[in-house]
Amino acid sequence: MSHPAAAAAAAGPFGDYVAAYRRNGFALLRGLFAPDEIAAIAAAADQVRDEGRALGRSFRHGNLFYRVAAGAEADGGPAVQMVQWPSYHQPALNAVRLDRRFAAILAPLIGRDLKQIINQIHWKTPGAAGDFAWHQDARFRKPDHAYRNLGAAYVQTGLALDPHDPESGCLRFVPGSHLWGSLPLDVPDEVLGARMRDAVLDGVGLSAADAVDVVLEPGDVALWSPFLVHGSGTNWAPHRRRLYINGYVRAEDCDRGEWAFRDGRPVPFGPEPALVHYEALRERGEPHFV
Ligand SMILES: O=C(O)CCC(=O)C(=O)O
Repeated sequence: MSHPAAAAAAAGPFGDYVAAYRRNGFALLRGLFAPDEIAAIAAAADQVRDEGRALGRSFRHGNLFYRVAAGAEADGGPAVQMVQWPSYHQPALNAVRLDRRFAAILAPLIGRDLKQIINQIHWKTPGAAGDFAWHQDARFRKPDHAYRNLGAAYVQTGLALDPHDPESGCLRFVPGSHLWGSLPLDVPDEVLGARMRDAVLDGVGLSAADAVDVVLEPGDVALWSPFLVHGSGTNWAPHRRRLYINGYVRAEDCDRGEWAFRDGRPVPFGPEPALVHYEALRERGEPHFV
């Protein structure tokens, strides 16, 4: 290992996660957030979920988006499956995305000037449809000219707020699949709510037999490449499975997104939201049901 930052990372508490990331397309960092911090973050996530349930159906205000499935909870109420960009109005969640620990672990991978293109929470209600079909995140980074050098410049992070294991519908990764670049996976338009079909992997020469379960305790963080093939199944555990996802990019390689860190230091939101993936942000940024 030659890069000094990578050497420093290897000497740190997470071992040589940089080499693991490059080799496998992912790395798991244990205990990045402490239990008391996770309790506070989980409470903030629940506040956002309550907002989504009160709305009752999918709703957008600029980049902030609640994806709500009517009647999908066990009690017949609306299931909040995902909220994008809760950080615009939820300070505790905003503090997590700008936490310097993220800057520190990302620096050896993508540098110290970072924008953010993903800020979202996924909830999996026990037994309800919240699966994610096999996919590569790279597929969603459009338009191509705005998202450059995907393999080298982007890292997705997932912070577990609950036990994240096969029973609760954890992520499954296909190690090394990031090295294959963009794959012609037969993926539905919406991966959320669609099951993993292993034949999709066979179709590109991969195999579900090689996939690994991403087992995380609350406070652990997974990092993964935009080309890593991954998906996740149904939550059959008696508890919800909440995952807080923040996706970062080397600033010079992306025209979209909110600034997150400049020279490793947090950058607060500006007065106007930045264009991320909601293309009608400027024309229809006002609150509306979807
Ligand atoms: O929350 C999950 O289980 C899946 C997340 C995922 O696949 C993604 O964000 O790309």
